[in-house]
Amino acid sequence: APRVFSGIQPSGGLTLGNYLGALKRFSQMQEKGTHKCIFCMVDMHAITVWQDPAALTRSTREVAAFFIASGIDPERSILFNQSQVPEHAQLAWIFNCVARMGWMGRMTQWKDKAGKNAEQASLGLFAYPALMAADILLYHATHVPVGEDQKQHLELTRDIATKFNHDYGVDFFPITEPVIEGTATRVMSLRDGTKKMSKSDPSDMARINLADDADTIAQKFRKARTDPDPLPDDYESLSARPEAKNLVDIYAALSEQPTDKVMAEVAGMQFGTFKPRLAELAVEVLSPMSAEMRRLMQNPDEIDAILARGADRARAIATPILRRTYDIVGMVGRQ
Ligand code: AQP
Repeated sequence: APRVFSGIQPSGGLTLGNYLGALKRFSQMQEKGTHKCIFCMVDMHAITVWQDPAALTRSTREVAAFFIASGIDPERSILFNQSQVPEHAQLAWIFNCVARMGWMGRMTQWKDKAGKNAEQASLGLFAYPALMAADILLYHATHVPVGEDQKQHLELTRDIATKFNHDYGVDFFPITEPVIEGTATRVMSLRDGTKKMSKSDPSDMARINLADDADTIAQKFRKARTDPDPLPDDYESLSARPEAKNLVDIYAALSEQPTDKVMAEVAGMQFGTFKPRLAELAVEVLSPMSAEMRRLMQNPDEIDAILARGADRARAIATPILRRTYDIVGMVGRQ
């Protein structure tokens, strides 16, 4: 079966953005049953910026628990953490030698995260997209479900595959397709409708964490920035109102309704009425998931065993692909 790969960084608590842009789509992919799904806690990506070791350990288990709580079956899909499969780092080295400095320098995530202080950023942060290309191509994955923000990195993955194939005169790595579909592929900050909702945003009020309790969720939506006008009856006129559009998109995604149906429901409504409805819906969707995550976290050994077994299954696919890559490059191996 064709393979799907996607990863999430265990760099903190997951947000509603990670759920709607990634996790929710992952379980839909698994349920479709058309692809072998491989999902990874990308701990090696996480440490491109400083992570407290104890927090990294905890987040890795917590993200794994959220995968399972959101419907990923670790038997049908493969669930593991990146550092347990050393072939990711090995292939990434080859890709570091294929990718060009200029390509990396153009990545908006690099520019955003390194900011004006690029001299002080880690080399790993700069090389991040080459490791990401390795994550995907190590399994010859053809489809990658991600949020909008990862589109540029996926284009770079295609560039790396194309250049490798061209330089070595082979047709070895597939040209991967991003899967970015539906509403809320880019969930925005609750404080600023032009910035994406992010787990590393310094303001906790800017995001809904999947682990937030009902009161916190209600409070965050109540305090979410909006304009004073009531909601319109057509979706298009929201384009000039980023905060309002974001809340409507979240509502549509959580209720699994097309946006025009949502507009018919909310037309003329004040935010004072809409926000509590949205909060109620979010709690309805998220609270069973966070309860299940907490239940799983009571037994970290069990999570570790699931990850170890996932890593073995991932390696069984990765090892021959890495060996073949080394052969193509001309690296002598043992017979
Ligand atoms: N706001 C978002 N809307 C939709 N999708 C999102 N994703 C992240 N934020 C949003 C998707 O979640 C997946 C995993 O992301 P990640 O944790 O590996 O890295 P990220 O994109 O850098 O996420 P964050 O939350 O912004 O983390 P930090 O702050 O640590 O960088 C990806 O598929 C991503 O598209």
